[in-house]
Amino acid sequence: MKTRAAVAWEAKKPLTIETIDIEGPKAGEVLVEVMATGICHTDAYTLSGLDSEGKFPAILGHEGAGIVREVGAGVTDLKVGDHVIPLYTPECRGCKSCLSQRTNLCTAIRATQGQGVMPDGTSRFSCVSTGGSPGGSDTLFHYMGCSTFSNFTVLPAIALAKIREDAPFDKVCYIGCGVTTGIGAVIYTAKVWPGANVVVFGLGGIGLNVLQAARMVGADKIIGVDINPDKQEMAKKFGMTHFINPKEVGNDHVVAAILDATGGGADFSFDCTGNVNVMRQALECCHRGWGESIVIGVAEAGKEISTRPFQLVTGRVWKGSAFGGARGRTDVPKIVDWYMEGKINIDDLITHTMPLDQINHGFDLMHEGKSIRSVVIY
Ligand code: NAD
Ligand code: AHE
Ligand code: ZN
Repeated sequence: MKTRAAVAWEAKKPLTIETIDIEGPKAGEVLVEVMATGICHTDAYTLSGLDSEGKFPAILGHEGAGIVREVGAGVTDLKVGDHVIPLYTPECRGCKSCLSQRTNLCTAIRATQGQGVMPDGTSRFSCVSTGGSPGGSDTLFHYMGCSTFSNFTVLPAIALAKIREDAPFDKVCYIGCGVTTGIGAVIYTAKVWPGANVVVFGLGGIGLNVLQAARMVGADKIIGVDINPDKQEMAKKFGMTHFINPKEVGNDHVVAAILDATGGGADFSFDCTGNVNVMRQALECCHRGWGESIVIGVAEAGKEISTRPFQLVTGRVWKGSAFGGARGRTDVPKIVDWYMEGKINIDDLITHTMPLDQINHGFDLMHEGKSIRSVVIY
C-alpha cells in the first residue's frame, strides 16, 4: 500500500514528505497506523550524521502511538484495532536478557534493528517517486525498529506495547521515548530514594521528566543545570528547587557549586545532554562513597568519557540507562495509566504540535532551544 512519510535521504538535509510504498506485515509482524509522533533529540542526532548506526535513506522517528491495522501470521498477542506504542527497546520475554530480569535490553532483534531492517533482513519501505536517494536505491531503511515519521509502519509484535484505548495519541506518543526514559531512569535504573539530593544536567525533553520523577519519589534538593536560562521556568514547574547556569557560574565551578549546595555531593546525578564533558561533571559532582551518576544522553560516534579512576575508587558509580530501564510491554501501559490518572504531567511538555509536512520546523525549534517536545499529528 501507499503511505505518507518524512524521508531522511541523507545526513544534514531536511526531511522531505513523500508518498512511499509499504509492504504488509510478514509472520510475527504488525502494521500500525501511526496517529502521532514526538520528535526526540536522538532523531536529530542521527540526522546530523554523527550516529555510528545512522543509515540513509531512512524513515526516522521512534516516539509514536497508533492503531493496529493488520497482523501477520502467528501474531496472537495483538489484534486489529488495538492501540499501541512502538518500542525501540522490545520485550520478547524469551531471550537471555529478558529472562535474566537484570536488564530491559532485549536482544531478540537488536542486530537487525541497528542495520535498519526487519528481523528477516529486509525493509518494508520503498520509494520510487522522486529518485532522491543518493545511491539510486529505492529501498528506505527502518529506524530504531520504529520509523514513526511514516503514517503507516511495520514492527515485530514484540516491539509493541498495548495501551488503553482512552489515552490520547497526541500526548502518550511521548511515552514511546522521552517520558519513559526520564521517569524510568529515576525509578527503575537509579531507584532514587525519598530525601535524596538529585542533579539533572540538561533540562530538555528528557531532563524535565527526570525532574518530575525525582519530585514524585520525594527527592530533597533537585538541582537543574542548563546553559539555556529559558529552561528555568518549566524546570521549576516540574520540581527543580535550584538552578545552575554554567555560563554564569563558570564551567569550571559547576562541580564545586553542586558540592556546596548539597553539603558534599549529589546522591544521584543524571546526564541528559549527550555532552561527554558534562558527563564527567555529572560523575564528579556525586557524593564520595555512594553517589551514582546515570548517563542518559547519547554522545556522537567517537566521543569517549573520562575521569580520574580515583573518582570510582572513592565510591562514585557510573551507570547508563536506555529507555529508562523500562521493560516496554510490561511498563509502558502502566506509565500510560499514570498519565491518565494525573500522576505525571505530559501536556505541559508538549509545547508544539504540527502536521507532518511541517516536521522540519519541529527540528528547527529543538535546535533553537524553543521547544520541549514537538509532536506531529497525522
Ligand atoms: P533536548 O534538546 O530537548 O534537551 C537537551 C538540553 O540540554 C537542552 O535544554 C540544552 O540547553 C541542554 N544542554 C546542552 N548542552 C548543555 C551543557 N553543556 N550543559 C548543560 N546543559 C546543556 O534533548 P532531549 O530530547 O532531552 O535529549 C537529551 C539527550 O538524551 C540526547 O542526547 C538524546 O539523544 C538522549 N536520549 C537518550 C535516551 C536513552 O534511552 N538513553 C532516550 C532519549 C534521549
Ligand atoms: N545508534 C546509537 C545508539 C544510541 C543510543 O544509545 N540509543 C538509546 C536510545 S536513544 C532514544 O532516544 C538506546 O536505547 N540505546 C540502547 C541500544 O541498544 O541502542 C549509537 O550511538 O550508536
Ligand atoms: Zn528518543
